[in-house]
Amino acid sequence: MAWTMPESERAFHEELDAENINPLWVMHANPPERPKLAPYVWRWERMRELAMHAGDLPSLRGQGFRRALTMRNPGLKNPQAGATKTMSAAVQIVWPGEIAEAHRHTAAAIRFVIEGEGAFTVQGGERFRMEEGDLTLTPSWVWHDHNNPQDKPVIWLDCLDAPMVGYLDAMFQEPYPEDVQPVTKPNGYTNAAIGNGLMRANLKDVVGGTLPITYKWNDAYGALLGYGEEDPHDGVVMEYANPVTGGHSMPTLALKLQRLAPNSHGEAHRHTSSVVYHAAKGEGYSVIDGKRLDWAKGDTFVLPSWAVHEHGTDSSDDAVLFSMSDLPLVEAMGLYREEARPRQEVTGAIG
Ligand code: GTQ
Ligand code: FE2
Repeated sequence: MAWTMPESERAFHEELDAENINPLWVMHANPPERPKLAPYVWRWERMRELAMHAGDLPSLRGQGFRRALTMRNPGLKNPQAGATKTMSAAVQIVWPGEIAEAHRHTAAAIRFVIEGEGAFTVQGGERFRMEEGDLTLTPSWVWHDHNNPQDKPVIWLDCLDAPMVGYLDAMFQEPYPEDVQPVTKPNGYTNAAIGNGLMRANLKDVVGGTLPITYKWNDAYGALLGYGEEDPHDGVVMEYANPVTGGHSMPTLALKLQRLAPNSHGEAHRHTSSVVYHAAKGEGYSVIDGKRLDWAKGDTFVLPSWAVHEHGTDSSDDAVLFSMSDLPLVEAMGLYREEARPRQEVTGAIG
């Protein structure tokens, strides 16, 4: 099928245009250009340097701001873009002695600690103390404030479903009336109420099927070591389970941890979920659409939907990737597809 507009129909087409109507045959003849998500890496060495600078900016001192550096995907050509079309990611530094004021929003968030220990997030009246490698969930609409009473900065990775929530015009946000919310529950209360995911108390205040909980690094990494069965693509991979539903970590985000064995190289595939990866341990590489991306602990990188990819490590030590994807959304829409591919020839590098 090919279509070109005859001069005799021009007046009709101009009428349509003037009335904000796009005829489908014209759109097919001139398909709109969609900005394409780029595979991209934000290196830890540089992000740490920038975060330390941001942590000490005089203009922010004592103001209760979040000192977060948001990663913008350069492929999206939008100054407000997130790391992917559906997810935002940021490196946040909580400076010693500082608080980030309490607020809540409909966007769901997670924090994965990159460096430091002893800062805590108060969520739903409970303190969640965080150490390196720990993951904390901040479900939609739960009050949260951050606090670092230690003498060293704590730096973590934030990830939110904010671009998706914004796209749906469902973003609501409000400040708490005080700087911080009162602590009304003992430390460890919510995690204790889900007894290692095997036993469950009668939970009354579960918001949207997600609890504010912490997954300790030793438990998550230990689970990979304990299970040990290799996926052809992802090494030993497990999802941070939602202990209430048994399903994805959060309604909009799937959070996974994968262990690549020393000197291993996985098979290639592609799928319709986009992923933000964060190197949690060791060093390795990913080949994305034929380009090699070498990564090391602390680096954060983006895998676009439907990009062919394979992971490996040349190290004699294991490597661990933490990842966040929009898989639950894609599945909910019935749009998930996955395809095994042959190993790729490397024709260039990313970053
Ligand atoms: O720490 O509450 O990176 O509300 C973006 C939005 C962090 C937070 C971000 C947020 C937060
Ligand atoms: Fe927040």
